[in-house]
Amino acid sequence: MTPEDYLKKRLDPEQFEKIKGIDNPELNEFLAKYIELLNPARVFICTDSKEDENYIRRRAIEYGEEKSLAMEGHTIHYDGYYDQARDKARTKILVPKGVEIPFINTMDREKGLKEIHEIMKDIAKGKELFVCFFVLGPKNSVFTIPAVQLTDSAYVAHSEFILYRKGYEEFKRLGREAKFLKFVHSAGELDERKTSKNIDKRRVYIDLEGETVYSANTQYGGNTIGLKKLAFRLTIKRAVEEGWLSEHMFLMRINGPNGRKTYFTGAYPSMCGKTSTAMISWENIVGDDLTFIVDMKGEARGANVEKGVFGIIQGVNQEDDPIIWEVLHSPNEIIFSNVLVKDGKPYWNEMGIPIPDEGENHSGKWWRGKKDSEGNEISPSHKNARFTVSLDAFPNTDLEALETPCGVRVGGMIFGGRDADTWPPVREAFDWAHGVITMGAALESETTAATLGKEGVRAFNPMAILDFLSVHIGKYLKNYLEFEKKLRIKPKIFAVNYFLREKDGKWLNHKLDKSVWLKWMELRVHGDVDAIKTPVGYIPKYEDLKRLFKEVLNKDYSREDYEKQFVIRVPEFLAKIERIEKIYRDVGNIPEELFKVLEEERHRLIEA
Ligand code: SPV
Ligand code: MN
Repeated sequence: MTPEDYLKKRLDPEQFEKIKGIDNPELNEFLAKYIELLNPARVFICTDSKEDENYIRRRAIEYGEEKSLAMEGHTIHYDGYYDQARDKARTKILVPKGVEIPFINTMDREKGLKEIHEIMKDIAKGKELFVCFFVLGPKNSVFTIPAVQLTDSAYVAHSEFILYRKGYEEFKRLGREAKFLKFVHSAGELDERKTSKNIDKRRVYIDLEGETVYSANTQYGGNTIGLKKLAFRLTIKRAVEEGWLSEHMFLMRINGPNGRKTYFTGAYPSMCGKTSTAMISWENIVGDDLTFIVDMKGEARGANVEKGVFGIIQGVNQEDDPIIWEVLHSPNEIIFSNVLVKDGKPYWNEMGIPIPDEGENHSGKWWRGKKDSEGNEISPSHKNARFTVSLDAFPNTDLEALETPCGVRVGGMIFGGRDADTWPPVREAFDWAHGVITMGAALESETTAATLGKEGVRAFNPMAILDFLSVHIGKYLKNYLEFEKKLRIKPKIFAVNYFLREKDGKWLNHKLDKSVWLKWMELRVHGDVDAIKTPVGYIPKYEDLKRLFKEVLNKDYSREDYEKQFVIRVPEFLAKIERIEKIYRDVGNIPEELFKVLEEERHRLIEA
C-alpha cells in the first residue's frame, strides 16, 4: 500500500482532503509511518484556518490538559511534578557509531531509533493525534524553515499556535520543494491530573540525519514544543553546514537619538536577564529567545524564529516589568503553566503582591508549608513556571521587524554572562574575532544564585548554547568566525554582566542599569561617543554614562560607582583566560585563532 493509500484508509475523509492539498510524498510517508506506529484513535489535520486553531484550543480544555481561568483567554496547564524542566540527561543527539561530540549527550543512532520506536509503539492509543504545520522565521523569506508537528497533546499544539507562524499554506505552496523538519511527540499515558505518567520512559531523541526529533512521556514545553529547543538543535546543524547563524538570542530594537532604530541580538544563559532586557518598556521587542542571522548583500540580517514568548514568570512584578505585568493581566490568549491558581486567578513566586495560602499548583492541591516526598517545602509556583503568549500582545513589539522577510540589520550583538567578580557591566570588543572568542566563546554563568558573599559556581556556556549544541564546538566556532568574511558591515560585539558584586556580596548594579548600557551600546554602534581602550576591549567614559543615567533613568551616577564597576580586574581576567583555554585545549579540534586571540588578551593584561 502506498503511504497515500494508507492515509486515505486511516483518516476521516474530511481530514484526508486536507493532506491531499499538499503535494509532498515525503510528508505522506512520514505521516503514514508515525500514525501507524503511534496508533491514535483519531487524527486531526490542522490547516491555517481559524476554525482548526479553535478546535485545538477547545480540545486542550475538553481533554483536561488546560483549564479556563477567570480572565478571558487565560488558561492554566500543569506538567507533572517531576516534569517541570528540560531533561538534559535523557535528551540525546543520535549519531553514527563511534562518533562523540564534546559536551553533548549522544547515543548511537541505530540503537536510539530502535529504542524510541519501541517506546512510541501504540503510545497514542485511544487518543487524538494532531498534525500541525508551522514555519520557523517569517513566511516566504530566506529565513523560512517549514516544520510538521505530530502530537497527542492539545496543549503542545495550542502552545505552538501561540508561538509560531502557521505553515499549512506554506507547505502547499512549497509542495515537493519543502525541506521540512519533523517532530513526533506523545505525552504518553496520563494520570488523573492529565500529566505524563511514565516519566521513567521520558525521552527526547534528536535524529540529525533524518531532521526528526522524537519526544515521549513528557509535557514540559522545553521537551515537547518541537519548534522551540528541539528544532534549535536541527537548525544549528543546518546553519553550520550552510554558513549562517542559528542562535539562542533575543532580538530587540534600541531607540537612539532622533528616532534612530538600532537592532541588537543578545545571548545570555538562562536566568541572566535575557527576557527582561528584551522587554525593557521604552525599547522594542522583536524576539526573546531564538534568532536566525544571515548575510544579505554584506549585511548581517536577523529574524525572530518565533512569534511568541514562553517566558519565566517567577519574579515578574508590576514595578520592574510593567509591560509583562500588563500583558499578563489583560484578556490576551495566555497559557499559564505550573503557577498557583486560586478562584480562577494565577499567582506566582516573587510577584510583589500577597499570595493566597492555598489553591492548586504544580503539586496538586497546595497549602502554605506543604512538603514534597523529599521533605522540601513546595513554593506557590514552580521556579520554572511559565507564561505562553504571542508577541502581538505586547504594546512595544516591533511588528514590522517581526514579520519583514528581509529581517532587520543587526547593529550589535551582546553576550551576557553572570559573574560576581570579572566582567565589567559593559564593554565592546575590538573586532569580530575578539568578541566571538573572548566574549561569546568564553561565556560563563554562575549556576547557583550565590548567597551573600559566597561565590557561585561558574559554568562554561559558550554563546549560551551549550545545552543545545548539535555539532562539534570547534565547527560551530569556525562557522562563527568565518561568517565575518561575508560581511561588509559588521555588527559590533559587546559583553555585559549585570551581576557584579562588592567584596561583601552587595550588588554593584541596580536591575534597571542595564537600560543605560543598552543606550551606550547603541551610541557606540554609530560612533557617537568615544570609549576608553583597555586590555579587554573598550569601556564607556564616565561622562557619557553620567549623562545617560540622567536621561534614561533620571538618576545621578557617581564617579565612585563607575570606578568600582569598571575597574579592570586583571587577576580575575587572567584566571578566566586560563580556565577557558584549558577547556578548549582539552576538547581539541578548535580553530587555532581562538588560542591566538586568548594569548593576545593575556599579553595585554600582563603588560597593563
Ligand atoms: C530556556 O531555558 O532557555 C528557555 C525555555 O527558553 S526552554 O524551552 O525550556 O528551553
Ligand atoms: Mn531559551
